[in-house]
Amino acid sequence: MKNSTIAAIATPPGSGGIGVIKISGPGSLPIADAIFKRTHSNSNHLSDQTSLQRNESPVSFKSHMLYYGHIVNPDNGRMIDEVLLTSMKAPRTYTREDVVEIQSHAGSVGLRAIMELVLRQGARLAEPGEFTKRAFLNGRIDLTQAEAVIDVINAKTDTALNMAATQLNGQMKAGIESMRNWLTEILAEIEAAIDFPDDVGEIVDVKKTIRVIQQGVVQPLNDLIKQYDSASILRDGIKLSVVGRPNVGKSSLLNRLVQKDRAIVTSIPGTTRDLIEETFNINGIPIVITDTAGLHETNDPIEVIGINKAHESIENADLILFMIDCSHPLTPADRQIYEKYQNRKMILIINKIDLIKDGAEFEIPAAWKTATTVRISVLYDIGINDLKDRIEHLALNGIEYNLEALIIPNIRHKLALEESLKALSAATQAISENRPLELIALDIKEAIDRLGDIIGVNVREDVIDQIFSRFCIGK
Ligand SMILES: Nc1nc2c(ncn2[C@@H]2O[C@H](COP(=O)(O)OP(=O)(O)OP(=O)(O)O)[C@@H](O)[C@H]2O)c(=O)[nH]1
Ligand SMILES: [Mg+2]
Repeated sequence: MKNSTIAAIATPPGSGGIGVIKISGPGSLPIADAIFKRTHSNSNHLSDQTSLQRNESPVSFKSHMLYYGHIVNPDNGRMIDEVLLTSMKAPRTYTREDVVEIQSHAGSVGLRAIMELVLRQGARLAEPGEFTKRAFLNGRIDLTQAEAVIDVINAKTDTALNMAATQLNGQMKAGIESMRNWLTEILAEIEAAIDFPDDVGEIVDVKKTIRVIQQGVVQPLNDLIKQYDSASILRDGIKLSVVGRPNVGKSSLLNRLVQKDRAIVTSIPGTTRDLIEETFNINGIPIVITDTAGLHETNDPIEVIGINKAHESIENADLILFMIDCSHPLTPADRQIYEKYQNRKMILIINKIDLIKDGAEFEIPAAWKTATTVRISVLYDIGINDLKDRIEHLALNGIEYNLEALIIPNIRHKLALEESLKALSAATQAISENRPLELIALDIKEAIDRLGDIIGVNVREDVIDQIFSRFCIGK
């Protein structure tokens, strides 16, 4: 697999300024040689002037320089497109292999025609994430950095992007490696003591060993797990579902929060039939909000489908925004919704307060008073910031996070961290109880291996495949 040459269209489908084809592997430069003809056009020439006469084909091009020319079908001499080509020679490349990038005009027909030529010359179509997988297998990045690449691509907020960039920089990897180094030193001592049982006392200082495990590893492990619990929400965000009976102002709220006219708003009850999903963020927390059909008893078959979908959306929500309209007395539908979802994480939104006469108060049932409640007017933009504060507060659940130290494990890392922690607690207990050194060595080794899983040392093939399957083709 490693010696094959792979190629992919790296830019998304559709029209745009340019399209990029990436080729990686030992065949990249010969393939480029076969299909690229350099053109000496003064106005368009971007290459190093001094190398102009000497370097006529990609194999001899200067590495990491742009060359102007045309893609030509070698079988019939037909010109396909005007392009810029860069040949990047191993090992200073994304994959650590020879890489060629062709920038062409972005039309999908042209890009596909170039791809076809590249494949005919011996490359094969890259699998999703295969370029990054090669960067990992060839040792340029560790597994946490590979995962960060996909996080950078998927980041929906500046905060998520910062987190991904920190991980891409190798901060997570450095922390894990330091913990593994401490444990490897301890394991070496214990193994030496196993080989020289008469000198155990001199080789292993029990107190010092426990202290190093605690301070060098257990403490940072716990900190990382805490960071996951507190801040994974900054990475993954939360799901909100806006619910209520028809006409209370649910779609108006969605539009107000996402700041565009996304959902249809009318004074006719039953306007929204389908689920409408949008994303926005509150102080860097990514939010996916779903507007739902008004819930009530109805025989209208379209509304019934919408209402069923609404219930599904509510089941999947992290937080329910339950809206009522204070310009009307509560209806049985309002009460039913509250009763059904009262045990879920919920904010009670009393909307249309602009319609209440001065001094009048809208009374909610006594039993509802435990719910977090906000009074708003979507129409007049009253109370919306208060609502956002409440959403943020409930989402974070009172947890504080430190934006400066954004090394935040993902769920895969967290599970491995916990397993490593478990092995270490068994090890420290065994050490303090003077249990056989062989057993202690096994526990320490287990802790080292689980940390190794995070950065990808001896990690199982299926784990690697699963991680890279989340990527897009061309990355
Ligand atoms: N006065 C006033 N009217 C509002 C307010 N919010 C929404 N409305 C109006 O209430 C009506 C219904 O609004 P929608 O947002 O369509 O209500 P909905 O809950 O999505 O309704 P369905 O889709 O039918 O379930 C529209 O005429 C809105 O302009 C508000 O704060 N004050
Ligand atoms: Mg609606």
